[in-house]
Amino acid sequence: MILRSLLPLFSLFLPFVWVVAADTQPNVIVIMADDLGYGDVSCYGATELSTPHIDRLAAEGMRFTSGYCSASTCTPTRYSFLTGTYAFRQDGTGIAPPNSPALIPAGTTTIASLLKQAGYRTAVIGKWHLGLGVDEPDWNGLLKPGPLEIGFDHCFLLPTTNDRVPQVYVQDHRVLDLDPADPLWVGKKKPSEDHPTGLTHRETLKMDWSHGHNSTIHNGISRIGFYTGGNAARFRDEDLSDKWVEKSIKWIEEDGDQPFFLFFSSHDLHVPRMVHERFQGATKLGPRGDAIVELDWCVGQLLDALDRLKLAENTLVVFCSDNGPVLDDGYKDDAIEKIGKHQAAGPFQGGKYNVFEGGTRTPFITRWTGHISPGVSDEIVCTIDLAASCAALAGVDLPSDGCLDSMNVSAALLGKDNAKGRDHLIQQDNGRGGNYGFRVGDWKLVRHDSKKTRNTGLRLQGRPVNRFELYNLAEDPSESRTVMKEHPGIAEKMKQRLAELIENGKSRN
Ligand code: NG6
Ligand code: CA
Repeated sequence: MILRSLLPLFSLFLPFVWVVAADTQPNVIVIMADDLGYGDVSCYGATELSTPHIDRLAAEGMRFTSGYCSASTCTPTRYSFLTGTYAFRQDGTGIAPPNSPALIPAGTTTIASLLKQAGYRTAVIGKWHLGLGVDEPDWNGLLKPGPLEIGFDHCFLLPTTNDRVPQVYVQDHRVLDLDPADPLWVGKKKPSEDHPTGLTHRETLKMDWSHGHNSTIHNGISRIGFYTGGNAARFRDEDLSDKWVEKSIKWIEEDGDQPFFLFFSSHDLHVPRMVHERFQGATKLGPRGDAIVELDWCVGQLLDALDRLKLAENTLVVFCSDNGPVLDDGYKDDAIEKIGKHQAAGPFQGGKYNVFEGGTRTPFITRWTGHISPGVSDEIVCTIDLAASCAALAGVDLPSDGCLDSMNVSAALLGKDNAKGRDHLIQQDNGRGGNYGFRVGDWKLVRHDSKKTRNTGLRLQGRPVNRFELYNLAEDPSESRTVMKEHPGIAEKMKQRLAELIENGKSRN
């Protein structure tokens, strides 16, 4: 009793504000897939392949039909998922290059720092793609700041994305297994005249490139950017998923006392789609389909581990994606040729790189055995909300100057009766100054500030777009007919509200 009354006093002297734990602080695992579309898994309608483990998660939990990531490329979605603030508010949050410095400054409030403050141990295992270091990563020294400076106790990373150099793991602050006698150099320019590249040694490649991706070759695959050295540290693309699973389960097993937060950041199904040999040919869709099966296997391994450790009833598992689907993303891997009847974006228009629904509306599943009654929810929820929602579940308050766009939709995530999700959501494509989607209820406004659209093999992409378009998603989920002319008043109101939300610098109260 005395101790409890003194606690507030003690907390004045602690670097973090202590918060009395909520009744049940669940462990949290966020499994984020890479480039996985709404229609890419069987519980969301895929018929050409099967994803039994992701389907199991959906059958035992809540499957959202309006679950989103905030951007249609990786870096801004990951930025906003971690910080709870829309990436378009911050310069330099578009797709990060190999030598990008850390995009989230040390000390920023994140989902990880909030949960750490609530007493959790925290880790990120898998793809990072949010930069490391001050001006650029010090590949041979301390890679700092990075995840450990924004609330993670531990990280085991693929530093960028695997079509970019270098192919090494970063464990906490250092490149793992780096031999100082063979330093790692990473750069934008060819390091020597005779440096083999995807252009000069194209006939040696085990997976050919289709656009970009023709610089340094590693493991028979040419990449974006150049590197030399660090040979002992280099991994094989085929082994990434096994490694993430191995490291994650080991980390979960480490300590049973504290609750934990694990960000399991898969690289499947990003290019190069070079899955483990045992998954090659698993589907008739080629490497893109095989990568979905590999992702599904990872989910199964994590779920099995939770069962074995008797943690399913203490653990909220969230499954989501970082952006919608793309078929040809720079390698000749038959993604277009073998697509057949498969609808990667489900019923939606567009995919990766644009602000149509296919770009950001993705599979989104929550499971917490004994706490979520299995079902389907049409509430609007987004990866950006996980910071505020998990903070609420863990019993910690958001600071007024952090997580500026993260809504506490925890009741909706847990499928509580009549619980509401968001009433509005801003979608973006790639970093600041791009294009926006704005969903309010069933209305969707599309605002194109930038004329760039890319043709990535999905239907109707690359078509001319108007500066503004308005859709009624209830009647026209595939955004095929703009109704600007029929509803000028609604369009005008939504234009204004979107402009205000961008201008205001925050969208939560
Ligand atoms: C693009 C790359 C693409 C992919 C993407 C990032 C080319 C031609 N295209 O610039 O292959 O790497 O960036 O994807 O280089 S993301 O999912 O990490 O955002
Ligand atoms: Ca991605």
